[in-house]
Amino acid sequence: MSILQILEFPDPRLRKIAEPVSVFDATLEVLIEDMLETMYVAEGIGLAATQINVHKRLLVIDVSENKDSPQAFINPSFEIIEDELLEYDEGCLSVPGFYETVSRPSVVRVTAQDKAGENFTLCAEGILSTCIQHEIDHLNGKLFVDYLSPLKRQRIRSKLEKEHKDKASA
Ligand code: QAP
Ligand code: CO
Repeated sequence: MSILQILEFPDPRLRKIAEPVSVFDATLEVLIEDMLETMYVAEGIGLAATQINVHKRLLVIDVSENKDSPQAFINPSFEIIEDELLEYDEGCLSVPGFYETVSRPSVVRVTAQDKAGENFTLCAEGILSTCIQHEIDHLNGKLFVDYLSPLKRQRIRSKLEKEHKDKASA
């Protein structure tokens, strides 16, 4: 297994639209395992392929307390079941060190394929609902900072750009 490099805002590659997965083979399984390992090592609860510069419609999530419930969603989509909004303090492995409140529909029905290409659906609420919507946004080139005011977004961008510059010259 390998740890993959995570792209950080404002990297323009985070804005690419991911393409559907059409081949369900051993390479895909390895990618899923590597994404899960990368997510666990980074202490995240969700990671989309876009974040590791693979522009395919695939994401992994583990919102369990004991980090023992990995889930992979391939070609995921969702419909809103309950449009009451749920506020959550969101972070992102691609926006390290920043957390801001974002409101999203509280309950969604998710349809996706598993690593064997089998369709499944589930109803998600709470943090799973927020996390799936956040990760599907990544596949569409969208980040949680896009929901913030332009001022907040610009502050985060400037701080991260400075960090990247400092790191590059260190
Ligand atoms: C998306 O985000 C999410 O800044 C997943 O320094 C987050 O796993 C959905 C992380 C919150 C719902 C609620 C962020 C780790 C992880 C950081 C993550 C950091 C280290 C973020
Ligand atoms: Co994210």
